[in-house]
Amino acid sequence: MKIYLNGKMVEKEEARVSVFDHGFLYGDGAFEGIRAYSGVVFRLKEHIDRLYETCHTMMINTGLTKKQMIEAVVKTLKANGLTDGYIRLVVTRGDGDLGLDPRKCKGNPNIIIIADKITLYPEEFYKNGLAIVTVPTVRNHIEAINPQLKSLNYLNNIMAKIEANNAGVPEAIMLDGNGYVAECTGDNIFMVKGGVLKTPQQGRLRGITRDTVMELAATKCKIKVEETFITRHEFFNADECFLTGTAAELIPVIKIDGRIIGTGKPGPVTAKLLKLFHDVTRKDGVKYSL
Ligand code: PXG
Repeated sequence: MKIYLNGKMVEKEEARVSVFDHGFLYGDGAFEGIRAYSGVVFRLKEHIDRLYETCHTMMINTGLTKKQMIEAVVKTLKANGLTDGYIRLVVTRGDGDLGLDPRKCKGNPNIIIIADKITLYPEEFYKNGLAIVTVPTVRNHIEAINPQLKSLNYLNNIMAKIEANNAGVPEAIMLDGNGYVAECTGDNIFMVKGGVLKTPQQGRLRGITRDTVMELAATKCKIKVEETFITRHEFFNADECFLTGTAAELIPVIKIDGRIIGTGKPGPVTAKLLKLFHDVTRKDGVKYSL
């Protein structure tokens, strides 16, 4: 396996960064999780835009133009002979000293791109749907660490994931500080009620899959899409519920906190959107060949 490390392609064993890297010491950095389908890096431009927005807010200068970053992703996929796969793009603050002040990181950020095969959720989850729970860990306050930032500091989500693991479920709902549903630990959440598609407007990451699904619903299914504040009560009484994310794509949810959602089986709107999503992943993005 070849890893992109600061402009060079190096073997996995040689891809090393310093223990003084502030990404390691403080989670001070940004990342993206991206997918390639049949030689198309799905919505790569949108992923890079989101990465650069995170870096801008965090005041990290990658030193690369967006175009150069896109080329680096494609180069990594090609170097690994992958037409389908998962890309983890990491930008750290770089090497500093044992103090959290980012001004101590005088060098360049470390830029790392890993391209690998993707591990997917088991097929039965898509067929039968997930049972999930709400966990006690609240999603970060928007003025603490804004959930829009895809930073290396994922402890908020990891704490929620531990609670999901303890409850024996594969994903968990996190509420925002006001008690509204925000998102899951690594997925956005949607509900369908009376033919309207709804998803939380605040306190969540603006997922690339989420954006795509909202567009498909509005343009191809001609259904009304609302970004709004949604309570657990509304989710319990939804006709359908599903999660979206780069890894999961669209995955149906059939039970939340012991309450059956709709018929208790994956619903028709979810199935239709999943099919439309599959079609678009092979078309919408940066094309390349090996
Ligand atoms: N919310 C959170 C908190 C996420 O981390 C999403 C929503 C979905 O966003 P996208 O842009 O993927 O539709 C994410 C994405 C992993 C992994 O390795 C996590 C994500 C994506 C890919 C891989 O756990 N999270």
